[in-house]
Amino acid sequence: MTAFPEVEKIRYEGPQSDNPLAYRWYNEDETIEGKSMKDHLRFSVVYWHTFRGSGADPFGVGTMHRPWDDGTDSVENARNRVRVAFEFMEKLGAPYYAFHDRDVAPEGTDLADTNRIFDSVAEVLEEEQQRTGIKLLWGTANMFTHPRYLHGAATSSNSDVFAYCAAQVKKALEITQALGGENYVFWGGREGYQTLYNTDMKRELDHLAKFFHMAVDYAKEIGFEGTFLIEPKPKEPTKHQYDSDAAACINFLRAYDLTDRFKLNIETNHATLAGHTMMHELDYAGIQGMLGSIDANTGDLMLGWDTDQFPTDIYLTTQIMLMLLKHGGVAPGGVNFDAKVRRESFDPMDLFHAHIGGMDAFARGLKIAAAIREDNALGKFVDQRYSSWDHGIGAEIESGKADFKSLENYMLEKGEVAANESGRQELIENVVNYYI
Ligand code: XUL
Ligand code: CO
Repeated sequence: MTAFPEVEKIRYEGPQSDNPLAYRWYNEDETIEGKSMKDHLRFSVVYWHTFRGSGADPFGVGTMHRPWDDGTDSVENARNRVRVAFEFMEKLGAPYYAFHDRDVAPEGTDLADTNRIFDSVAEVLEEEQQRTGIKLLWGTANMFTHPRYLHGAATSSNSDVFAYCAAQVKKALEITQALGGENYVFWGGREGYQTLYNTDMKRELDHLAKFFHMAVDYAKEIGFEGTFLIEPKPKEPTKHQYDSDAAACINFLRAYDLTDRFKLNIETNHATLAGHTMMHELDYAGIQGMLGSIDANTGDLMLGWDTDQFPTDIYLTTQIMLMLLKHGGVAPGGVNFDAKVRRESFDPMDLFHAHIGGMDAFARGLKIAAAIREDNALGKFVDQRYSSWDHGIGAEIESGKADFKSLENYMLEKGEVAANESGRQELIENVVNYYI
């Protein structure tokens, strides 16, 4: 049985190819900066959008045409869907995938039943991983869809919800570990609040930290060594999300002594919702050693919500790859396509076009970023701009030899600062265009 009979394995054919089911840029064995493209990019397919996305929106029902899916919540349907997912990923040549517990397996009548169902589906995940060699980038628990989380998950005002979440993450961690997952993600979908009139923010933040410490302790107990990742996102679904951007997450992790076990999973459309560029979020996390992985997608300039579109903009992927290369690569994280095809793109073939386009856009971004780095084309402007710090008073300040008194003496003698130089932004933007 095949779900995609019209598709052979997608291969690299180069930029001249006119085959829509081929890579023009993603050539997995091509070496760049001493590493294969495959190892640089570590592409991952997300189960929730690609295999569970229905195309429903607040105004209309699902539209996706998925002939292999019988539309029920049966375990058999869930197990069969896993086989289809692996056929897709194998044909695409994606080395990784990621899932929430509830994407791969439906909820049962109670927690014990739900866990049994999850085990039964994980059995097929394991089988298919063995058969194809495709690996689990990360697992996570969905603690935002079910109505029990309406007041939050680990930050709920209802302590039973905290307990339920603990049980849920315990199980998700066990399955992630059994499947060789290289990371484990926490996106705090409901971890935030709508109004302070009914919220004890301090208590909620303390609970969230307690929850993460419990996860750290349990991981230690079972020997799970994958990186824990927090995924920042503002605004959706609560008005004030606690993990609103990289800075807020890092501050939280520092305040509660969690930085040695956690890093961040940075997502493009979340960065832009927070009023940042993806490049900013990546650099901010990277300079603090907290860049763990990325969720690759893009928003829409005209729309102020999380549209989760597949990335096709070469400027964006170039900027992302500049940051990933600068900070030593994304491993053991990956480039995880947290992106969905549009509601109007309901055909199974659209899943291939979407992923091929995203992978090619990243491969091209990687090549452009490497060429820019090879010529030090941006670095030399930055070095020049900060050159006053390399000697004289700048070097004294940086090395800690100066203080307010010595700097006052220096400036009293000099009288006025040396003339500033142009920032050359327009020139530099042109330089980037030479490489695109
Ligand atoms: C939500 C989002 C999630 C996380 C995993 O915006 O990005 O899918 O990636 O929970
Ligand atoms: Co995401």
